[in-house]
Parts: sequence; structure tokens; C-alpha cells
Amino acid sequence: MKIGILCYPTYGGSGIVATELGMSLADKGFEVHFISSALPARLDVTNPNIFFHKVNVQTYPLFQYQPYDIALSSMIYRVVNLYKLDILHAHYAIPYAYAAFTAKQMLKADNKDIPLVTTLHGTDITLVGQHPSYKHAVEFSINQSDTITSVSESLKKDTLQFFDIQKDIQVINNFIDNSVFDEEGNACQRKQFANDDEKILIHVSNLRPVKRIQDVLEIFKNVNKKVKSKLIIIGEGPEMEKISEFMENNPELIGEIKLLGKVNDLYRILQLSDVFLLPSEQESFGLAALEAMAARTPVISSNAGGIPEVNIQGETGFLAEIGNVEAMSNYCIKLLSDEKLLSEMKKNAKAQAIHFDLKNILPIYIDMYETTIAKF
Ligand code: GMT
Repeated sequence: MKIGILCYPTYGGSGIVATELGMSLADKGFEVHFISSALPARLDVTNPNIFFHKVNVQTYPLFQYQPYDIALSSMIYRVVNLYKLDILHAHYAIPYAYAAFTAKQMLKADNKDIPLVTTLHGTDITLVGQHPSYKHAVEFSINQSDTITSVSESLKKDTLQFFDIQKDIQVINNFIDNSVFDEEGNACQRKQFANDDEKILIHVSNLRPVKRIQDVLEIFKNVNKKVKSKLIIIGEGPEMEKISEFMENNPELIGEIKLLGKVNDLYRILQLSDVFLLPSEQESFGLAALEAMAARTPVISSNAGGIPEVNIQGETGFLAEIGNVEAMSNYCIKLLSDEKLLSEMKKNAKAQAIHFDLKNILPIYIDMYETTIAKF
């Protein structure tokens, strides 16, 4: 099977899921063609089954906005023809499902066609896709997809609530490859971030307002008063300003908070952390929480969207209402002050990550591709 994957190249969850999925399919012998505006962050192009096609946008002074979606449709059409692809998989409805639909129309004009799978990831439904400027086109292109998948039950419910969807939505959960977490984080590394008597709290995101960074900082402030600790923040994004502002207002915490930006060895840092904070306003799944769990790190989170499908109350961590900083702080203090509870939750977090292992989810994707092609 030859599969075309359309995705964002950046560190966002949808791009990561698309890249990891494509690489795993390539390892299984499938030919996988990535079509994106830049090389996806984690893509290993040394695998002979992986191909990367960069979408080039021709800039022209007449255009106030460069027509990226036209370049994308054109590239999809070209790659499908050149490499005789069997199926297209759009990750994130905007603009991928829409551009793939246009490419299909171009193929139809040549008496050809290709099945299209669209995977809904979250903000394409719960935030951006609902904006009146996009809503009709998003709804239309989702309905034009041959198969629709969503990364959680919660996102499926939201999609059916916010859009008039005419087809079934298959839930295929996000996954994690636990085999890359097998090595234990070493003590020497831990010392780079905290003293032996300190706990490590961690937050990883693209620092957008939806992640509620202010809550991460306030939780840490409360915890730090009771438990010797450090906070590691990984990622870059528009809320960086809020962190600087918080540090200005809380100078005593400057030495306790480490801002690492984008890192290459995320998993090794997660492995030496004690608790992962995810107080998001919205989260269709919470891939970052799953990555933390695979690294044996329990999660203190909000109960937004699909998080409760991943983080289980009292087992793999604790959940509270969105914005309930006090409850999340208290849970965190409770967890970090009780070694027995902490070690139990670390074990449970890992067990939950194994439940979402790549080995369990990849066959579901392959089966879904085969069914989609067979029905087409
Ligand atoms: O969370 C983000 O802002 C990035 C976004 C994306 O699409 O890149 O993440 C969404 O997709 C991830 C992968 O399926 C999910 O794990 C995230 O929960 C989801 N984010 C939101 O719903 C806010």
C-alpha cells in the first residue's frame, strides 16, 4: 500500500502523531509519502520507504496572502499521479481535508480518484474550525472524506455537536511507542535540574492560551511552598510573555523554574520528572500526558475534553475542573509528599501508556486503510 500523509511539520500533536504513524507504517514495509510545508520535526528520511514532498508556495507581490492551499492541492495531485498512491490521510481538517478534496476533484477531471481519510485532532474542531470564516468549508470537507477518524471519544462527541456530520466517525486513539522509553533516566542527569531532596514538576506544550500556562505557574507556586521542588517548562509559544511576567512578580521563584524551549531529548527529561502538569482549557486527547506516562510520570490535569480517557482519576494521576488551581495544587502536594503513592502512580501511569502502545493502535490504522480502500 502507498500512503500519502498530509500534516503540519511543527511540534504540535497532530504533526507528531502523523509522523510517528507514517514512520511505523514505513517500518512495516508500506511506502509513505509525507506532503508538508517543511520537513516534519521527527521524520527520519533515511528510511527508504519514506518520501518527503515539500509544498512550495510561489510568492507574488500582488498577493496579500500567499495561496498555500492551492500549492498544497497541486502538490497532492502531482504526488498521487507520480507515485500512484493508494490512499491519502489528512491530519487536521484545516487545510488538509479541504486541499485533499480539491486534489480529488482534479483527479476526477482525469477520470481518476483516491480515497481520503481525515483524522480530526482537536483544535480543528473545538477552536479554529468553529470560526465562521472556516466552519462551512471544514464541515464540507470532513463530510467529503471517505473515512473520518477522531483521536478520542470526547472529540467525536464535540464534532457531532458542532458540525452536521453525515458519516460515522471512527475513534482511533493516539498512541505511544513504549519501546523507546525502556532506559531509565539516570541520576546524574537529574542533578542537572534538581537536588536529591527536590521533586521535579514538568509542563510540555506549545505554550498557547488553551494550555493555561498561568495555572501551571500558580500550581507550582503553591506546591513549592510545601514541597522542595523545581519546575521544568519545555516548548515555545505566545504565552512565553506570561512566564516572564510571572517571574518578574515572583523573583524568589526565578531559580526554581527552568525554561528549556524546544528540546531533542524530551523523553529523557520526562523520565526524570515526578509529575506532569496539564491544566488545559481544551484537550482532545493530551498526547503530551501520554508521553509523560510512558516515561513513568503521573499527571495532574484538568478534566477537559479527552483527558479523562487518558489520565485516570486516582490511578495514573489526579484531575480537577478547568481552572481549579487549588485542587490541582493540593493533589500535587499530596502526591509528591507520599513516596508510596508516587511510586504506585508511576507504575500505573506506565501501565496506562502500555494500553495505548503503538503495537495495539497501528493494526487498527492499517485495518482502517484496507477497509477504506476496499469500500472505495
Ligand atoms: O495542542 C495543540 O495545541 C496542538 C494540537 C495539534 O493538533 O497539533 O494538538 C491536538 O492534537 C493532539 C494530537 O492528536 C492531541 O493530543 C491534543 O490534545 C490536541 N490539542 C487540543 O485539543 C488543544
